[in-house]
Amino acid sequence: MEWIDLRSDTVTHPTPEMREAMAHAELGDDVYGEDPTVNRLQTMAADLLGKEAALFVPSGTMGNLASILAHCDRGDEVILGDKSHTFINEAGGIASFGGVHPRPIPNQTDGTLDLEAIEAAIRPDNPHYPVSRLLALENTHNICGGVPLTVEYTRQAGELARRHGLKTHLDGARIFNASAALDVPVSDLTEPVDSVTFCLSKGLCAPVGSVICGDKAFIHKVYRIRKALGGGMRQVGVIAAAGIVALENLTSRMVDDHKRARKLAEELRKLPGVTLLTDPPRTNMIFLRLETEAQVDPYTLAQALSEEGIKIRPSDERRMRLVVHYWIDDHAVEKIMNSFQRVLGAS
Ligand code: TLP
Repeated sequence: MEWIDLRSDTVTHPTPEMREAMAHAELGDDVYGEDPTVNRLQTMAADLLGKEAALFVPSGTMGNLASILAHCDRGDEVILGDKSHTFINEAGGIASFGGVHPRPIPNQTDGTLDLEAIEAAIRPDNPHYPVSRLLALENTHNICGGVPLTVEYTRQAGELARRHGLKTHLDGARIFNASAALDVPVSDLTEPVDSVTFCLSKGLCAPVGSVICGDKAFIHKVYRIRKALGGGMRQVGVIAAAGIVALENLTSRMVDDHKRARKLAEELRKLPGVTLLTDPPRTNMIFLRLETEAQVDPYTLAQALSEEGIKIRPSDERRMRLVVHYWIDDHAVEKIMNSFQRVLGAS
């Protein structure tokens, strides 16, 4: 059976063009900085995001961890959202590996952190407190509904941090979705921050990999940290080659995923007991709740859909997230709709 997998955009497989590029990639030892394919990817990424330099890392999680460790010493504090991926979904790595103290403040429904709340969380110089060193943002914001943070907001937050002597790191795992949704160049969204991590292996379809971008001194520091974390990957041009195809050809197609997510959401909204939590979806993620009048809970729904070749992952006993990506075409959208209608008793 060919699965339709809505659990995440992390499930995307490389495109045929990527497989071709991977098979013929020119290679070298990247720990010596000698892999021409990796070097090309890093130069492309830095140029695209408007930063001096870039570093290829195995995952978004390592990208955020290495960046935060580069900005902060042990005992320093990072201000971040209480629904951020780094705070919730990165196994507490910044604390366990870096001794970095997380200072979560509430994410607002639009994924932002209230500017006054950021300012209030910045510690005065007092030996009782950790030193506030870093502000961390996320764009698009995953748990808040895949919502994009605007250029204006990012500028304001970055300026506020700078005024208080803090650096800003952006978890831009899906920054190309944000750029497409807001119709702004990706570099406008990254200009206000000191460092940014973006993922090649989500909507951009590469099988593995993320890239950290920042100034040369920062990337030099991150290079050593990546080695310490075991992220030096040798002849890794075989996967960087897919990243090059992604940056050359796939960034502009995020709008297709967003359109399909909206189309799917429009139909799902009509089903009995379905409430969309971000309505309409802003990017490629649909968050929905099954109310008590729905005939099934998300776990039963997931089981029934899997029998029809569709994978979903419930978030809890009421809610779920559906993620549209490269391998969900118009035909799949139709099939998903029909299956939802059948299981939820609408037809
Ligand atoms: N997110 C995954 C899960 O870990 C939840 C997903 O399915 O959405 N930042 C953000 C905003 C992310 O959503 C993710 C992955 C990461 C970082 C981590 O990327 P990887 O999986 O490459 O470590």
